[in-house]
Amino acid sequence: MMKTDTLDQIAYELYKAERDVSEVTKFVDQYPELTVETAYDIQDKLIELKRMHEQTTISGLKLGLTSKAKQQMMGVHEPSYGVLLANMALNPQLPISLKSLIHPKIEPEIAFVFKEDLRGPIVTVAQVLKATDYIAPAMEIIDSRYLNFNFTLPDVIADNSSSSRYILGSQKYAVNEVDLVNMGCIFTHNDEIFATSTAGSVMGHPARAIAWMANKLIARGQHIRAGDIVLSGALTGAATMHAGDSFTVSFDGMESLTVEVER
Ligand code: OOG
Ligand code: MG
Repeated sequence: MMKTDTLDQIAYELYKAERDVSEVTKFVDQYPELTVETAYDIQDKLIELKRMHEQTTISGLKLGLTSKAKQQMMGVHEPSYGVLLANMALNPQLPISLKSLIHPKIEPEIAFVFKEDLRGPIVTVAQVLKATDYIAPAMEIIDSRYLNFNFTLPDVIADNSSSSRYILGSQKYAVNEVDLVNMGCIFTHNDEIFATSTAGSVMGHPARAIAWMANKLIARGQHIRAGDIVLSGALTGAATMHAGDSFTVSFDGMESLTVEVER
């Protein structure tokens, strides 16, 4: 058992690392007893700190490490989740500033926006699809607060699953308008293909990843709410961002989404 004070202190160090655009070393080195459950307690504390100091609200949730591509890239072989805050949303029409970010990477995601709460007792894929208002192409900017993006599963969970910013396409699609298993995804960096994938790379079906998270949340007395934006987890590996870069994600049957980085 770790002391509450220690959990508060870890949450504060992660909050400060983001605020001061500086890195920390992973906590599992110092606290080998850090479990996944305790890491979610730290994440809750971190979100409370961010809500209070940044005067923002929760806009949804994100999954992480839901595809083989991402699991292999990060050396962590189980999914995680984190919270999205309203001040993380970026407008795709405006160039992205990297000024307040440590070592940002960007990755293609599918966003699900909910029209109903998803309470248990057990959430199924069918319930996820029924509760979804619409889906949209999305990108996530991840910016681990850990030195060199080096972490274990509890570390990354405590750090809100590396969440930093997110960008949603403006077109909305019904879940049955696209094939959420076979839909192809092309992720380009400066007009060259960076990676390709299919929607099913996310746990066979992205709604399965969301059902997995919904059940984890219920076990913690939380749930997906009507209005929440939920990111599926990246379909491909993440691309490092540099000044002047442009990134596009194109899904079969959906409008493509492009973002530009400030020069
Ligand atoms: C962890 C977050 C992973 C995703 O979509 O897989 C993630 C990381 O890679 O830093 O957001
Ligand atoms: Mg992601």
